[in-house]
Amino acid sequence: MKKLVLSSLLVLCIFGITYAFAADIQKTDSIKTKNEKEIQKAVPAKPGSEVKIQKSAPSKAGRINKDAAKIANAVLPKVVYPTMTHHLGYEGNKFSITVRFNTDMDRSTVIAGGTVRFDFPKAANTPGQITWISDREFKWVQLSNSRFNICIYDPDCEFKLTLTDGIRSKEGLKLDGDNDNKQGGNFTIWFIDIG
Ligand SMILES: [Ca+2]
Repeated sequence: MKKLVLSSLLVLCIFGITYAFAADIQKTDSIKTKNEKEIQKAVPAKPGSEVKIQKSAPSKAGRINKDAAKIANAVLPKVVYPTMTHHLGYEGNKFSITVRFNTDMDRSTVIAGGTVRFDFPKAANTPGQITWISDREFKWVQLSNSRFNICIYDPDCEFKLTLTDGIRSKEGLKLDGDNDNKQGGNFTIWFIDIG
């Protein structure tokens, strides 16, 4: 009987100790988690400033990417007409030359006597008037009354058109006049008016 009481007491004791230990472990655990929570609370305060930087940075990068995409998608402006020495025309006794591009152009960059230059045997950089047919096509007509005023026929008259790369597309790309598939480079062509 004594033995039974003792052993039950021992069992109770073991239970009691185990329970006490368990409670203690739980306590320290809760303190731990509490501390961790406090640490976690304290940490996000700092990344707050990083969040701000991240907010401004992607918008900048986004703009750059947008610009890059715009340029990447933009058509490199080229001259598609004239391409041959006989691609010239007349309006009465005057020369009338049509110029056509592959894309819409910034009209303000196309200037007679400036970015559009005609050199005739009798008149370098001959004065002319530009009339737009569309955003990618214009005609240049000489100002003087007759082509005989500016041409010398021996027996043919040769003259040169220069379109400088000051000419830009509506998208802002320089004329690829030398046709190397890179922005810039003047376009030149010689015409022959058969005498
Ligand atoms: Ca070029």
